[in-house]
Amino acid sequence: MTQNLVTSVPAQVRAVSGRPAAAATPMEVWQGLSAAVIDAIAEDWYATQQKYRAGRMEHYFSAEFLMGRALLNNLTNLGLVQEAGQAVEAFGINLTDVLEQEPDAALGNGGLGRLAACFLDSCATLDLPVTGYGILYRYGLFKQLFNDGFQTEHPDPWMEEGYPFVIRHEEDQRLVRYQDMTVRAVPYDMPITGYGTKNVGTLRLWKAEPVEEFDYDAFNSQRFTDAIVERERISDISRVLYPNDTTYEGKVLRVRQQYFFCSASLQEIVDNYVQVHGTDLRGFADFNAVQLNDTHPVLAIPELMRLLMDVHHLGWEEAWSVVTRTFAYTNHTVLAEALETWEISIFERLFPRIMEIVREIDRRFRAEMADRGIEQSVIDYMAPISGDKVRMAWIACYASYSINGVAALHTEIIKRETLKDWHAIWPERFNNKTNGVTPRRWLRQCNPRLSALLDEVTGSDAWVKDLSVLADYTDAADDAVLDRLTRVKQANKKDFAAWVKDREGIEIDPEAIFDVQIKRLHEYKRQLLNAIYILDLYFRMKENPGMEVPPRVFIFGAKAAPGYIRAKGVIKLINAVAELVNNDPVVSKTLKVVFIHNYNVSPAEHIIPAADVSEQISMAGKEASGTSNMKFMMNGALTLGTLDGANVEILEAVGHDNAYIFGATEDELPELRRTYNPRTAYETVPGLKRVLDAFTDGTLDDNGSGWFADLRRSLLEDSYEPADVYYVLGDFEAYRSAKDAMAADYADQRAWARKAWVNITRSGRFSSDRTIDDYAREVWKIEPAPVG
Ligand code: KOT
Repeated sequence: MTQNLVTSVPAQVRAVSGRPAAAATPMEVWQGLSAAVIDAIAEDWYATQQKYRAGRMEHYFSAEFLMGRALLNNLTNLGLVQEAGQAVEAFGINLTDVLEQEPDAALGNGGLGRLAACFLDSCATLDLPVTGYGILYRYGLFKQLFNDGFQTEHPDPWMEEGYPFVIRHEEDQRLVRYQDMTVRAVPYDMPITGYGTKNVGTLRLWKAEPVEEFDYDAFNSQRFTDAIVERERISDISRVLYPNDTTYEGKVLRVRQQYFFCSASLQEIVDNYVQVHGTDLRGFADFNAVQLNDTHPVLAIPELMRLLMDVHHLGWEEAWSVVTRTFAYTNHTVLAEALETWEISIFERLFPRIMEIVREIDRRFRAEMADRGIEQSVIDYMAPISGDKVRMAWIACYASYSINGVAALHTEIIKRETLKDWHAIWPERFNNKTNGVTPRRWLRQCNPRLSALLDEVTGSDAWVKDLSVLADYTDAADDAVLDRLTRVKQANKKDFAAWVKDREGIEIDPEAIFDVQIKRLHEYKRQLLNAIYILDLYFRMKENPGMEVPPRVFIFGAKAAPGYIRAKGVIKLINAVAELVNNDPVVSKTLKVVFIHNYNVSPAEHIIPAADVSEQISMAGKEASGTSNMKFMMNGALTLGTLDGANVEILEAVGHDNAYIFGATEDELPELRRTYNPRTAYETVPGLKRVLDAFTDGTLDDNGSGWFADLRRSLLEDSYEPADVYYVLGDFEAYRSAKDAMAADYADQRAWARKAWVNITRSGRFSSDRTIDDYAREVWKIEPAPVG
């Protein structure tokens, strides 16, 4: 570290603002402090890059990195929080207000993108030679507002005011060629600091720009507007993140994006290999591995074939041998609607050479399978090309040396169902890597009070780098510690109540149970089940005014894909339920419903430390892993959940006494479904009829959209899909019992705190450090490479 922040920040602030430091706005102080952080890490960052490129490296390819804010994360990792506080004091402003200036880098939709961000944090902390590669979207995930309770979407130009945490590297630009255009890919690097290490990793994000600054010929002729339009067409490639989570949309611009960052990244990786190891590319896989974050970067497979054959003159077999030792593929979902397939005609039009290579992969695949004696119908199903479509997941499975799921149950399901034919042929390729989350952002930073308690109980901050040490302290909590834990949660809830009042204008009682469901809005995640419970509770209280109900606040945060009307209907429904409950003079004394608008990484950092109950209620078998379940657990919230995704492993870690598990299991569901009739549930389960009728009898207002009637129909009537595909009414009674019981248990604060403590101290295996250590040793075969 060259300089102290107290001395370096004023100069930086003057440089970015062009004014005396005393005249700077809070935004300019943020800019200046951020620039000072970059200055402080520059030497170590460069040294880390030099060290990594000499040895074996892993490259994490992902269309999404949901980074959130960077400044506090970097200050925490570098141990500079206090110093930064002093540095900004001189400007008469406190650090919290400075930090609030920062926009979220929301270059991702949800779990998949946030996982990539946690992984980079762990790789840096563990000194692992890993680089992330993605796209510098000009617009991140849309900003969500509510208008009459309806979601509206607005652009998120997150870098427009200047963003010091990405650095343009003009000198490393590459050309990406499509049949109809050639594009300049310019990399912007984001430093990834680790906790308590000098190593600084890199996230390299590519921006698309026109090759020529301007086409002067066109400009000087009558084709002025054509020239402008063409430039925009090129910049379009990195303009916007597609807002779909776990659904697929076959948009041409999207496939252009995918090829764009795969090609630019691979060109660079291959060039680096040549510089360091020479021109014999046959050794490429000895020094490079590429992890494909779902199928979005699968075009990297034919693109590496192209580079090896057309540029570096390897034969097909040699190139294929390199490729099949380079790529590893992570599957994140079993939902059929998420499987990417592209029309051959699109590939043909955008990159005929890539299509030619895909055809050859397909031809050889078919021949190889026939040699193995595989049945023709199975070959046709598994082949990379079928009909007029290219199947990205099948290419990934054929070309990858490793195929992994993201939680134990999910991996079993892909082996048994989704990818069963591949598993039958190549069982050794399949492995599980249960997801994890970084304890730096999701505990150390967002929950300073709990962090201080953990430091005290364990005697050091060693848990920040090795969360598994907490397991030794499960039984160490005497009543004094448990009462401290209760007070920590209380204080966090008070802070959160103030935040909610300020942000949403709703008053909530910090003594109430904070029951939270935050995640993308999707039918399989069953926010509707939660809403139905709340409405039912409301009616029970109206019917029986003497009923003992502990005070509760039901908190939601969720964005719906803009084209997913039914999901938007659920948002409108929850807002209508909130309206009903919060405005009832009697019920609102006990219950409140809060829908946090524009849910994102930063709001999550306020919500999670204040949560008592973690809602993880997807239909069993559908949520591949979930990761908010892990963040809640680390922060002492108890899981109310189905046996789905990583909930299964959370239950294993804490035991039945310390989690509330309900509902049909994945292996029971097929049998249950055979005779399931949601109409019967509607008619026989006490309360259900009343709730579902309230959707349409005027109790709740959908402003004439007809959306509530559609939701009711989706649960009760067969149409193009069977009624209640996600078993909402089937699981309702079990959910209600578990949730009622949980609320009653909350009364014994000591016993509740003990359960929370068990959750916190057993959360070690859900640190992304554990996940990344597993990838590094079992898949990537890389070693830590500490600098200095
Ligand atoms: C799929 C296609 C497009 C965009 C996103 C996806 C996607 C997201 N697929 N799975 N996810 C989530 O990934 C998380 C991280 O592994 C999981 O925890 C979560 O269960 C998935 O739904």
